[in-house]
Amino acid sequence: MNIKNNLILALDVGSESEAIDICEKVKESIDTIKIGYPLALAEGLEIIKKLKDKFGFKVICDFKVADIDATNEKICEETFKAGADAIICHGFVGPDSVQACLDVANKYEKELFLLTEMSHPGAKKFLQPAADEIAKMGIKMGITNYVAPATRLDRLQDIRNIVGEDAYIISPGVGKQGGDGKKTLEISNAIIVGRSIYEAENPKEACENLLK
Ligand code: 3DU
Repeated sequence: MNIKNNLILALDVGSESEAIDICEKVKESIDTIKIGYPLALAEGLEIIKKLKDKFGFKVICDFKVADIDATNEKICEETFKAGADAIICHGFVGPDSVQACLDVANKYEKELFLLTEMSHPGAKKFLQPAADEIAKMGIKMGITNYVAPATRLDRLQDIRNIVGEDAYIISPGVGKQGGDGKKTLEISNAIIVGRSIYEAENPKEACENLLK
């Protein structure tokens, strides 16, 4: 995926009007947004097409898909039908569940991101011990896109070492969660930033400062 300024906006706001307001303010710096449950549950999946049509953005749906294969397939179908360019799935559910997501992404000629280790402190308890194996599974399955944490650069590097330089890694955790954008981009291909932009008094300036 080609992401302008290697910066993805995590648009976790609660309404279409807030979403449009933020997008208007940052549209010069950003061409890719990540939509998760907050906005999708508030406004429905139609919000994907609305924002794509209005701003020409690429939309990554962060639905952290983590069910059995049959259900994952249905979730991915609905998401790509609604216009998503990519979907994020969890890896801890194992290869059959992930393969179902990959098959649907391939069918729509869209992209799948495999979530390895999350960025919050609680991820150390269950997910971190499994993350290297999740990344190895992804490589074995031919997955080229990964999500790995900006909050633990040593772990981000470990995951980079496993998936290799050709893999595309996007990293949440910059700003509010404590991660440093510049250092993260020495390892990752793009950073995901939410609250530091959309909660800022001046989101446009917040974006520009990040890019500096
Ligand atoms: O902390 P921020 O407000 O910059 O938002 C980070 C976004 O990335 C947010 O949508 C969150 O749900 C998502 N995310 C993580 O923060 C950590 C992960 O491991 C995966 C996704």
